Amino acid sequence: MAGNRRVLTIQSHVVSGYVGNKSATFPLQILGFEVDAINSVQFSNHTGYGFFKGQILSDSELGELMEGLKKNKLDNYSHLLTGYVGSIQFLKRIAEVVKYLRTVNPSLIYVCDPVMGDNGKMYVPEDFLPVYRDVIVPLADIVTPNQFEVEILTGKKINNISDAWEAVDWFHTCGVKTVVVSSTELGDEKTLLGLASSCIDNQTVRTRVKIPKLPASFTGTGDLFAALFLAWMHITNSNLKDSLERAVSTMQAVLKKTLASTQDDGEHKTQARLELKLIQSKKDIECPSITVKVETV
Ligand code: ATP
Ligand code: PLP
Ligand code: PXL
Repeated sequence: MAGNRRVLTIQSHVVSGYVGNKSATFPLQILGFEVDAINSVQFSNHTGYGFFKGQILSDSELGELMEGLKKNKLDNYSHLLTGYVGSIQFLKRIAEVVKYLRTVNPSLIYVCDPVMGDNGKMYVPEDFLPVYRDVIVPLADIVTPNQFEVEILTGKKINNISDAWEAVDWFHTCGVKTVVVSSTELGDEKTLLGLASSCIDNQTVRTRVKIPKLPASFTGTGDLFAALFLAWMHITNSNLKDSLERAVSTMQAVLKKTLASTQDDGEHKTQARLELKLIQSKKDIECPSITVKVETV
């Protein structure tokens, strides 16, 4: 039997700060999930600081960890969550992990953030693109790409909302049930427009959300968002509108708390050092007040 809420999350670990698994684990645990974390890297801090030191897990080391779990029958997961991946071999090994975990639990939900770049620039090598497009995305149940990632995966620039929905449909055609583009440039000066679509049992639901823009650039928000969305989709039995509303409202609460903290302690807070105030947001994660409304379209 698959444990009802058991997530394997394969993401970065940072000693100090909150990105990758450090951003995803605490919220998932608070929302009632057993969280098994494989750290794809262990760095002192995120790479936005300019200086960092640490270790990278190789694809064969990932294989060894999976072998240990398998030998002890500890590999029955309800969900797999992956984010930033640093090497193409590691990415290809993740595809093997998804297929293997589905032999243990055929109803495993794979939530994939296909992290490749942002704002028109790739920060992984170009050869990641065909692997995400042709191998990884077709294995996913839920994807959370940003606008740039949608554009490179589909090979088409998004200039307006109908381009965006057409791009989202490309993912459904690949077999992805739920697509969330958590922020696009289709909003205005004050808002980010988020879009989500789910196509489950031939029923399509489309939603959009105007997210109030906060005046800072944060790190680890994509990772936190994906974890929250995974949790709420499970808890609400795949209710897209409610899940997006709770995930986005939680993000607003965490980010507001994060910004407010910089005003408190001034000096060292350059943007690279603006770490999410995750622990301080425990109540907002557990029981979010809905401050941002999602529309069904
Ligand atoms: P990916 O992880 O695929 O790169 P992404 O780049 O779209 O995703 P973010 O831009 O980090 O991810 O956004 C994730 C969520 O974080 C958004 O839906 C929004 O709720 C919140 N968010 C991030 N930055 C801001 C901001 N400056 N103001 C308000 N909300 C923000
Ligand atoms: N740059 C590097 C080197 C990264 O490792 C990551 C990780 O995802 C990012 C940028 C992206 O950060 P974000 O998901 O907050 O856009
Ligand atoms: O997803 C954010 C992230 C993950 N992992 C590492 C990072 C970052 C953002 O900078 O440096 C190692």
